[in-house]
Amino acid sequence: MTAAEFTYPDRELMTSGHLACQGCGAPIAMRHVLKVLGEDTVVVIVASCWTIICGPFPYSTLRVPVLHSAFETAGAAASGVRAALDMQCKHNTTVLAWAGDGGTFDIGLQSLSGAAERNEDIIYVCYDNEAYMNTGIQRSSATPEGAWTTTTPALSSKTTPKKNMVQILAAHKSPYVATASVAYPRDLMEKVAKAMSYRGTKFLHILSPCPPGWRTSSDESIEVARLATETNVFPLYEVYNGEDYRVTVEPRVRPVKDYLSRQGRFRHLTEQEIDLIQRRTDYEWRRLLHKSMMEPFQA
Ligand SMILES: Cc1ncc(C[n+]2csc(CCOP(=O)(O)OP(=O)(O)O)c2C)c(N)n1
Ligand code: SF4
Repeated sequence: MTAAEFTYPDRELMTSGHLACQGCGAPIAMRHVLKVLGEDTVVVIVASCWTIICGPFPYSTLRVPVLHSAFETAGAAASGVRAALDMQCKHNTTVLAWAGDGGTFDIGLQSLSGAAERNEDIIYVCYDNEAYMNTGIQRSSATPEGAWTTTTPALSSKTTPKKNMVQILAAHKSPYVATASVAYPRDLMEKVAKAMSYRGTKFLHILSPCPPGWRTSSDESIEVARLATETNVFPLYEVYNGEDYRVTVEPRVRPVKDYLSRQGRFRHLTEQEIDLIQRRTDYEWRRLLHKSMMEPFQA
């Protein structure tokens, strides 16, 4: 599908009255994803802020069936739902696995890897707010270098860089893997539409701001998410079959300081630490560009 072929769907499968904090990126991510996927979707949500956002049984903010499951099980539970639907010949029903970064990068990695290795026909979305927000802002392996969390306080903030989940999924040779951001809804929705067009395990990594965790005000979320891409901290790209890398949004390159200085979670950083983050960001961007210029393997 080309960008010109994509049309913005009018339908809304998420109702008002959800239980997220003001300015949360997570409901925005779900709203856009479901707009594209449509009614014939089953959503598997694992323990995270989204367990709360969806609402307590018998209420739900989603107009599609939802299976709430345990923290570490998004890949396994979605595989089970896929198998059950296939037994009923409902091969065209989309199974959407939905988990936070803790549920994906950390505790759910094994079941996600299993699903990806078997190439289960599911779409897996990680909405990434860069910490365990639901239980009080603890660091995850998606927390960026230098960020404050309650388990990485300012005096001993996180020393290791963010784990690269896209590369981990690309190493599984998954048919379609992409990053997306709530600040670029059209790019995000085009990627969901592309994911729908492939059989097998598709993985979307969506940057999703969290005002209490990022120490931002609730009206800044989209602007801050956009800065993550404009500074190359969170580039928007896709990987086909683990080999064919394509950057989808050319950034207006700005210094990482523009992104970091907007968030209280980075307020304690020294100039030296910011310089290290800048150099690492530049290096990762160059690596991504190199990959995007390589010809994919031809069998
Ligand atoms: C096995 C297990 N350990 C811990 C918990 C408690 N718990 C529920 S949600 C959560 C954090 C989820 O973090 P993340 O996946 O990043 O999603 P977010 O809350 O940030 O949306 C934790 C630790 C749990 N439900 N199950
Ligand atoms: S704590 Fe953060 S991620 Fe969770 S609902 Fe509130 S804003 Fe969203």
